[in-house]
Amino acid sequence: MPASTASDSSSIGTASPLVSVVMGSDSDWSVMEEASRVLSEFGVAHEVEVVSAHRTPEKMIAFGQEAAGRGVRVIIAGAGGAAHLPGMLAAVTTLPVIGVPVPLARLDGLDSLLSIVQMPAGVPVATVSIGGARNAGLLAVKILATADPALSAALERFAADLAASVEEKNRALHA
Ligand code: RP5
Repeated sequence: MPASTASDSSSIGTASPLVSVVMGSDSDWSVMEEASRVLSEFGVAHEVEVVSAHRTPEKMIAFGQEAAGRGVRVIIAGAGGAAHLPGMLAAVTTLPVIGVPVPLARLDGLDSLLSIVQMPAGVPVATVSIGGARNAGLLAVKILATADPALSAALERFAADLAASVEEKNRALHA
């Protein structure tokens, strides 16, 4: 994780994060750092924090309840195994929550995926693929971009670059 401890938020960009990247354990960081990386690529101020639904339940509830008031606009939550963190955060905040299933050594993340995606009606979590932290970060950028023309323009350039990279691979394939 960035220069932080498991209990102290690490802010990346400014002191007023728009996105919270949280995870159930510091062992999730190798997956979740992709979310932080893409947010940095788009210049989105964000914070990184370990918040466990099971080991620090009171902190988890307070974190979810207070996030909107601190100016956070989107929460990205990753967890593995019995991955209750995204859903529990979604239960205590009006902010959009994006869930990242973290694959563990056993069951390859299918357990995490099902724990996150099978939410009851009324409490949605936008679930990305197993290990899909980069897409979670991109989805957060897209949500923010609905009210930020500069971010929207950056996403247009990103999509154009993506298309160009595919065509570049085609040219190499056909050379
Ligand atoms: C989950 O338990 C965490 O999100 C992590 O994926 C998993 C294992 O945590 P550690 O035992 O590695 O701390 O709550």
